[in-house]
Amino acid sequence: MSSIQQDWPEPIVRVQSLSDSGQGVIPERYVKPLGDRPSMVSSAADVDIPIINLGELYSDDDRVRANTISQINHACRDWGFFQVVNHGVSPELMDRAREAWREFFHSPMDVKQKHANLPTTYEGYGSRLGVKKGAILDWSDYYFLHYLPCSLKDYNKWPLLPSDCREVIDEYGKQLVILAKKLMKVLSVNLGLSEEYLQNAFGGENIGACLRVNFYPKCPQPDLTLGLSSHSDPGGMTLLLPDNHVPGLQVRKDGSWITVKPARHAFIVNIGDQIQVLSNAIYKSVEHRVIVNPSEERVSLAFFYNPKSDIPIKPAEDLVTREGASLYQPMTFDEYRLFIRLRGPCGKSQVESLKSPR
Ligand SMILES: O=C(O)CCC(=O)C(=O)O
Repeated sequence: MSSIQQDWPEPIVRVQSLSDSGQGVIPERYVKPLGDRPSMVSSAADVDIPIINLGELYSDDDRVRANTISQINHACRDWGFFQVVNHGVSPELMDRAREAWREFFHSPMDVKQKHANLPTTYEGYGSRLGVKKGAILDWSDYYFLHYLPCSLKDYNKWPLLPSDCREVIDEYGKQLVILAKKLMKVLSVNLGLSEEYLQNAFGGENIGACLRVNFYPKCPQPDLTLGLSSHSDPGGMTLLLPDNHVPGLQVRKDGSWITVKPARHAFIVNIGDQIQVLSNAIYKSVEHRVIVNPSEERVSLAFFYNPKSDIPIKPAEDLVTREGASLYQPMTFDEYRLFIRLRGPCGKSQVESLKSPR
């Protein structure tokens, strides 16, 4: 695969500026092909991803604990997506983190432009994923930063404003790493592996973690476009803090798009491609996308918990022995994520391309 070019193929247009211009029509660049446009009619209004009370992992009652572990197993197998409540992250910190980022996106354009990003690392303020010239774009801006490993964490690449932003992100990252480690143990045990298996396969203490904050401005023609195109997450596991009052995330389930109804102070957890590979597809990453709307902007924080970038990720030996075949060829996360960085969100095409020849 070719390496990433130094600059964007076309001048960057901030979606927020397009939205603020008050035009009733979106530019052609954002109009999706017919088959990719969101249906404005929700296909299954009463269906939602499972909600799991993580506090019950620590119940004195063995049956309650076992039941919670089993709910996580079913959610991973049947949905690849679930919400967690009582997860141990401070609700005040969650609210403050979201609001700090909302303030950032509402700061003057020259402040934001100081952090304008490039396709080489994607760190900073961005408005497109992928470098294909002439690509159809998504209706969103974002901010991307590295939290771990420490060698990639660079406060100079984090926003300066609002004034508590860096401190808030630091604490937020710390609490999310604790939550992710907790979930990795449960997933390992549910797969029949040792409690530390997934964490060790990710590189032990040397894992990677990064944050993408998505800003979806109001859109005058939401039926023609998407805030974020359908994709599965390339990394290990994602902990998403959705907007507290504007829905938008849709998860693909049996061919239909289900709009997630976020529970108060919940995180939405989803399996990424690397756990699909490590679990030999017992757990699968699931396609999701984001719809936008004409009356409200939306902010979400996606925290990606990833393997160390230079170790080959392959199906766990025990699972291969049990299932009789390894479904995937080994690949490092560095090699793997190049794909999405070049092509932008593309459904599940990359993890499919890793399949071992038969
Ligand atoms: O904004 C959302 O709800 C989802 C964001 C997402 O899928 C992502 O950042 O990868």
